[in-house]
Amino acid sequence: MTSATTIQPTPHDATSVGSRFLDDVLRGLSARRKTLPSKYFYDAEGSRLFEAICELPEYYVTRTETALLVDIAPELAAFVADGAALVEFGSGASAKTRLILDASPQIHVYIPIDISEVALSHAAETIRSDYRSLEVIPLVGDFTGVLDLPSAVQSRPIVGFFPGSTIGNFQPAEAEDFFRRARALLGDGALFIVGADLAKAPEVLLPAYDDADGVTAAFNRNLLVRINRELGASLDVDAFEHRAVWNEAESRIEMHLVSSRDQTARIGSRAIVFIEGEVIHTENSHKYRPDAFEALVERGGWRVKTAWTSEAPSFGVFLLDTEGPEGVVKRHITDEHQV
Ligand code: AVJ
Repeated sequence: MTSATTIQPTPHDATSVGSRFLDDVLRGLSARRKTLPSKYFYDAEGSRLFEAICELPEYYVTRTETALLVDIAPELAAFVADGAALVEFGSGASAKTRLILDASPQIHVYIPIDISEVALSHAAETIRSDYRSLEVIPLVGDFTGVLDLPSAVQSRPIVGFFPGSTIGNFQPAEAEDFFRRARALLGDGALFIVGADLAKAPEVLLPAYDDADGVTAAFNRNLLVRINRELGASLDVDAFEHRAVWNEAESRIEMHLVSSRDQTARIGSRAIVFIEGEVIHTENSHKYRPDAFEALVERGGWRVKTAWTSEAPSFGVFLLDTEGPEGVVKRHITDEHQV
């Protein structure tokens, strides 16, 4: 219990974080079309399951991007100025970060940004011990909310790094907003290396999100396991089926959990009713056409300087810079519907 003298909960207060999760879950499950935010997949078990997904034969995304980065790392390195700072969005310390650092020893500072303090300090420690002359400055925070880089790097050349097609989890309007905020954070003259999965045949996409071993199904259902554990809810996890859907109009894979019967679950003080066949929409994973991706980054204030595309299954790595028209000039307002 909070003592009477502790008036303001900090953002790291377990109660405020927990009630934020509860608020988000109740808001999503109260909507006419039920949704849950995909950012909550990544508890310890969800992160473990995601690592397992990356090893699956059907999930081409990680292996394809990694192979492409191996091929192009020397070309990317040619654009990176001496003494540069690499700013990574997401926890990093992955094989992909190392590919960039190994090819570009002129990078002198590494700034991983992550919402999870635990993941971040682990990432920072492993990179520090393997790259002794690299200065590592972790930043805890929601990477869409970080406003300033540490003053120590403000005079350095800045290179952003956002691999993994994590951008694809955002709705188009959110992705545009992300690019505009990243533009403000990284500043004029920055480069930005972004990995984005490309549109391809549903015959390739669907198995990647509905694998034969059921690992992705377990990853999807783990969100319900987490809600039960952390929020004391009573969802019957086994009464929800995993489903992956290709939404051609929105050019995205959607993950759903489908209620296999009429049921009622208690979450917090609420009773949530599901009818048989009712859907919880848990994730979007946008798959871009290269011209559509270029238009998106331009609305966010960036320009595609160079784009590399892998052999099939196609994946894109885009090198962005801040030359060219301001994003606001090309911006158009779309009437997006939240899922
Ligand atoms: C980590 C968001 C890139 O969308 O492919 C994998 C997450 N979801 N299998 C993706 C995910 C289902 C993944 N990202």
